Amino acid sequence: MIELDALPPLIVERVELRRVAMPLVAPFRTSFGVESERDILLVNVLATANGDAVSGWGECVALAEPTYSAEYVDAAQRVTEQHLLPRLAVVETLTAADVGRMLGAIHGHPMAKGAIEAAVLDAQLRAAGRSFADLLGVTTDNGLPTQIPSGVSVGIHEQVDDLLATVQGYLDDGYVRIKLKIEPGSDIEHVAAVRELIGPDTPLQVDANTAYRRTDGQHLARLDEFDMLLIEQPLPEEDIVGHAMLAAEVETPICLDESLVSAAGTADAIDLGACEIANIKPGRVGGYLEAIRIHDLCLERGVPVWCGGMIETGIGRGANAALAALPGFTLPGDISASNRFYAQDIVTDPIRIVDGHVTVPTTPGMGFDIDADVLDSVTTTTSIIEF
Ligand code: OSB
Ligand code: MG
Repeated sequence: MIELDALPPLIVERVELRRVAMPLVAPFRTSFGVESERDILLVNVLATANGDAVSGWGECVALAEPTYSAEYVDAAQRVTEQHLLPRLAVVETLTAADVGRMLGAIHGHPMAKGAIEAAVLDAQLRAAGRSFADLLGVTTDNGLPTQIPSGVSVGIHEQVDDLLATVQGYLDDGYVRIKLKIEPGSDIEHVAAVRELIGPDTPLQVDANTAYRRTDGQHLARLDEFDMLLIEQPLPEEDIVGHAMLAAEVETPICLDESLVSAAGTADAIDLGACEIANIKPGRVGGYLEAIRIHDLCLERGVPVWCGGMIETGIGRGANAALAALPGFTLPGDISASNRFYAQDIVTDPIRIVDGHVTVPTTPGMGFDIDADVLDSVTTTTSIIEF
């Protein structure tokens, strides 16, 4: 486990909540809807540590509507203001490890909790002059930057020709793994065409975002011939037993996303045979610390993991890149370049892809520095909570 005790605790002065409006370069369609613009909640913790002023940022990954998960951005802001921050404001000093513990009595809202924890951890790391990569022990000994392979998530396209043109564009960008969003009616034919385009050697996987039913086992087994890495979240999030049934019927490994919200639940899903591969998203599980616990247990049990994405800005992506350098992340993650979703990011050094790989950031903090001018230009509201 990582040495959080080495980081100085914060004396928090106030927390600023910002909402930013970020247009996407193209609409992103999944089985649960179409995203054209992200409305994102950012948490900025302003504090002192060791007597010096320090500021830390966390990105809440909740979407605008409760379609991927029950959480959505207005509710995340509301619970943060009304319930989460007031429970943290009562202590003298605060650490990232305190956040999850102190908020344990509040049910749900992992994305809101995770954003606060990330902001606190960012501030603590900055105060210590250390990077998240350094804390995780994923920097290289030889002084070279750590590189991680970069995969891309491709939205559902009505027309197969359009899908192939989009996928070809991402291959040209260098992405080493393609993930196709699927739903009934846009699955077998789409996968067959893309497999034909990319050839047998480019890793391919699909994500259904809960669009299928338990009775679709034989249908999904038709995907087996395309030699894919995995099928992600075919069934509703509560249906762990159904995923175990599909895992027995379908040769392609079943991977869980929406269903995994904690380390304990992940362990149970693995024991039940429902989770042959795990998609780890820090926001979905309540923060980076729980994400690390899930990584550790999957590594111990020999379950491959990869780092998912939630269309994050450079704030979330920088930290995800460091997380994805942990040894259990043996599959390429959805850690695409900033320009896959955004024309203009809010960090000074957006994630780029070079030769199919992303460089793990090693600047102090969680892996980014804010571009204050750009941030101001996309900010729609700011609210301040005094501690
Ligand atoms: O299911 O993985 C998902 C985006 C928003 C919500 C859910 C998902 C996704 C993606 C995009 O697939 C991944 C990314 O950020 O690159
Ligand atoms: Mg998914």
